[in-house]
Amino acid sequence: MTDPPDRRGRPDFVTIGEALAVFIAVPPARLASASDFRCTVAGAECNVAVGLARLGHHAVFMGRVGSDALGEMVLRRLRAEDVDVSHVRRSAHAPTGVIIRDSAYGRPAEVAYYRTGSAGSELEPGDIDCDLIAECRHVHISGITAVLSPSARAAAEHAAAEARTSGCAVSFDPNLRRRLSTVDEARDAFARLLSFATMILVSADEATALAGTPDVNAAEEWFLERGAGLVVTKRGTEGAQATDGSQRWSCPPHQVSVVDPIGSGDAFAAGFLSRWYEDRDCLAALRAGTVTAALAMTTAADIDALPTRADLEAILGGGIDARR
Ligand code: KDG
Repeated sequence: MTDPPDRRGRPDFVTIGEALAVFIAVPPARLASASDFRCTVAGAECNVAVGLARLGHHAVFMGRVGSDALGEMVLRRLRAEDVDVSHVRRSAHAPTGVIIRDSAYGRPAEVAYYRTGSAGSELEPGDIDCDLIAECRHVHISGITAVLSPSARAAAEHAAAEARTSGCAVSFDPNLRRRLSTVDEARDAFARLLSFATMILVSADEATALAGTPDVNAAEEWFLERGAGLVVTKRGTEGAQATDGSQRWSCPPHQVSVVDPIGSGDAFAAGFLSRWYEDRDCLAALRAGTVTAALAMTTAADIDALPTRADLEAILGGGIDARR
């Protein structure tokens, strides 16, 4: 058993974004013909917070949910995962955002967003607790927040700027969502966040799309030129790689039977960040990220199979036998 994170000291990580209710078709089915759905919590930044909390960190999620039943559900689930939600605001009238999705591997999963005008998109700079940001070690933000609404983008930029002023690191995962913006709109929306980020966590297809080059190494250079000190690229079935501009690291994928890839990038971020802060060993962090990402793909929901620290250490140490 992993001990619950210590909430008395400074938080390790703050993630900022939209927490949503997700309804996943179970068993997998096209949405128009699905009749049974499982309801749980989703949202890139809140997945990262859950992943970090499972790995034993004090992780704070900052965002907004509605004053509705789904907002209550989201908060209860996050609390049950030991995520600190004491900085989540409840919007008076806007509803908690909803995703209804299929769960599929080997064919495109259908994803329907009901998040226009959601509580999460009402996030604004005044929602950011700057004292908490100044105390924490690391802030994680994704491009989804930057394209949700102008006020959500301003909040993310405010948090990133405050973090850098107080010497705290910032990771940015572009998380391109073509339903929310075009690539050109996203590039514009990300410009300030890219300049604040100390670390980029990006998938190879997003990196090449944003940088406008088919070459992944050239795309990493594009991010380094915008200010980041480390670019970590998720390459799916080819594993992951990273560069700081002078050194390169890479590691193969961890093999599992994939049920559903959605949420694996967030899981990667949690595994990578958790291990990175042990001793800045980039290769070890890549391994932790790829294993955490692989485990997340073994179930339909984004967060169900995220490992505890003991699980992750056992797998990294080569031990995967049942504990009995
Ligand atoms: O990364 C997983 C997310 O895609 C999912 O939880 C929902 O935030 C989400 C989105 O916008 O797709």
